[in-house]
Amino acid sequence: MAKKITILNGPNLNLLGNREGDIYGTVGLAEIEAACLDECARFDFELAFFQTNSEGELVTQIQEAGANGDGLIINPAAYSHTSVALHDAIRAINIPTIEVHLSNIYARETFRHHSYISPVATGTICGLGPTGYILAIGALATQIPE
Ligand code: CA2
Repeated sequence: MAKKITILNGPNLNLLGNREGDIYGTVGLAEIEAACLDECARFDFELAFFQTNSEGELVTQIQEAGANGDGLIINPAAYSHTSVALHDAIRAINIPTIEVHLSNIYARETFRHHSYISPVATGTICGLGPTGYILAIGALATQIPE
């Protein structure tokens, strides 16, 4: 049976491609989703792809992914740096979870250097732009048990 993976995107990532192109590039979230769908086909993964500006909705989606899915990729955006709720939600699930950031958070303001998500993620990819999502799908293929 096909494995089910979830990709969650946090606040303001719906604006990708419209503004701050110097930091986040010119590719929009719909294009990233399309590239992720193509990559998922290579591994026979079924993909659920979401964006929300709401922290509570992200918690709900993490719980849903943990209950009914096989792997999770999350770009928690600004909540990476603030959210104990997302930390706790990821800690409570038992599926491989890859944290992705488009930008290199360690080359930016110091408040972005700490992530509440990294200690509970299986791994973290940052600074590679949309390619990070594609690499994360490949990483899940190595982490999800048969
Ligand atoms: O580099 C990333 O992927 C981030 O998760 C993006 C977050 C930022 O708070 C993190 O520190 C790093 C911000 C997402 C906001 O995206 C925008 C895109 C276009 C215009 C404005 C914001």
